[in-house]
Amino acid sequence: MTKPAPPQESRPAPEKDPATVAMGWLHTAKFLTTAPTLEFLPPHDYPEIAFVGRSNAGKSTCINTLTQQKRLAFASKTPGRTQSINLFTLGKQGVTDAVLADLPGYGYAAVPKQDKLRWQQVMANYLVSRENLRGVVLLVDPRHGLTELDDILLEVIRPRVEQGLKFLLLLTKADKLNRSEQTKALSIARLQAGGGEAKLFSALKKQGVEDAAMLLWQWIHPAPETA
Ligand SMILES: Nc1nc2c(ncn2[C@@H]2O[C@H](COP(=O)(O)OP(=O)(O)O)[C@@H](O)[C@H]2O)c(=O)[nH]1
Ligand SMILES: [Mg+2]
Repeated sequence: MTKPAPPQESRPAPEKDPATVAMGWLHTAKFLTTAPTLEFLPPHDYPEIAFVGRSNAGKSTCINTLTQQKRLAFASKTPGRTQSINLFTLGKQGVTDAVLADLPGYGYAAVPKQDKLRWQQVMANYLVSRENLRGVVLLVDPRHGLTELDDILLEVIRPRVEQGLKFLLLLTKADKLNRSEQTKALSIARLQAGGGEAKLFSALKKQGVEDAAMLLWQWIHPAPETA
């Protein structure tokens, strides 16, 4: 005698694994707007995740890799060109639930000093005052480590991290380091990240992509607190 099939309702719903969910979510990224300065940034009601880092750290490549879109953020061999703030929406089924902010890269040597100072100010203002800022991803090329400007930025956001702002120190171009260099860079970065996290990332080798994606997903969709 053959057993009757269990009723449909009793079967568990097929669950996608967390990496697939997070990558699918990031793939929904759409250009929202660009702003030349902070005053022109439109306010919105969604939690925002900012990508910041020294010029040439691999920020555009990282955003393109995470969103699986080749030219969402303009990646260039000529550093120091992106001098505006670009916003992208995220959300499945066309329902926005978060915004990514691509902030201008800093520290490019050929930029006049006045412009550098101006942009330092813009960054600091943004990081201190942006109301719905949920998290910050600081991209660092581990071959150079934290630069002076990265340190300044860390100092600026530290009080907010202590108050719950999410923070990820992402070590880019990990493919340029061997195994032991990666391990060493990661342990240093973990100390520097303070209350935040540190991870290795390579767009070239697709290393750490899903890990970073899942973390960003969790920032925006935190699990309900268990008592
Ligand atoms: N080997 C390697 N090179 C990378 C990686 N990510 C970015 N790059 C290179 O680093 C340079 C700067 O990248 P870009 O994304 O434009 O940096 P941004 O100025 O921070 O936006 C480019 O030549 C990229 O091809 C990576 O994961 N591995
Ligand atoms: Mg760029």
